[in-house]
Amino acid sequence: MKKRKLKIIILLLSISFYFIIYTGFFIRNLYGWDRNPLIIPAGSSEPILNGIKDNTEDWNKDNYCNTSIQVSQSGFPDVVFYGFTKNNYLFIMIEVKITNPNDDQYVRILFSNSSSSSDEDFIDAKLIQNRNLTKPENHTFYLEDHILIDGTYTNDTVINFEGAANVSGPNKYTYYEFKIPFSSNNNDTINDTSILAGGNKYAIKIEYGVAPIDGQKTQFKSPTLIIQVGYPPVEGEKEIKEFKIDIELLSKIMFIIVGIGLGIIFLITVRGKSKI
Ligand SMILES: [Ca+2]
Ligand SMILES: [Ca+2]
Repeated sequence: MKKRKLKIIILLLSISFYFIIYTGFFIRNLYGWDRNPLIIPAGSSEPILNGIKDNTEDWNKDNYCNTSIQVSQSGFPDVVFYGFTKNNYLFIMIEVKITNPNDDQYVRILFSNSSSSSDEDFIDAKLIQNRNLTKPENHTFYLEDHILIDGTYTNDTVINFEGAANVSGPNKYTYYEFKIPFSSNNNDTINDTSILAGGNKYAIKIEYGVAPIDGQKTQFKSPTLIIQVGYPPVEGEKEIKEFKIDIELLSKIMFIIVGIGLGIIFLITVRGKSKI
């Protein structure tokens, strides 16, 4: 009988551990964008590049042009990606949901020239770097346009985009606004982005980090987001690929399952001892 109970305990312990490991693995794999691919529609007007998500701007009008990272992991903050096109430009806004941002934080968007998400295909990168972000009187930022050469991002000879960043809104989040021109296919160091409209798909990644002038740099990359650019909005597409999962609820369910398993083990052990 003792052997049988021991087997049951081992079995239940195994099931509990399996659930713990499986839950961790499952939740890790859920780390991603809640809409992917994301259709980037045509907007109605150009936004003002000032790091403010103004109520009149298309960031607010088209609720189908954004997607967000659901959970923070490994230092990457919760962010929302917004995008639309207007006048042969791709407009992107990154909302970084940190209420106490770092003075020297930055956001960089990495662009692949296709939907390929291999590291070597993200040949273009556009960066907005903050300085004194939380000090309005001294706040500055600067732009850098990068190209990937032999695995290293180096500065382009010309900055081929416009942008701005600031802390704004009731939550004091940081907003990064990018204005990126569509271009023809070329891979030189002046204009290495080949983003075209017409329903083309591109892989991008958002990089967030802190880069003090003198100090250690930290950087975190988002999972790949596939954007489909200049796709005409069609009625009903707002629901496309929308997939929200309640991580908290899932964690609670798994916690309860593991708890029940351990409870049964405890009962078997106590009952076993009481019979001795
Ligand atoms: Ca704005
Ligand atoms: Ca570039």
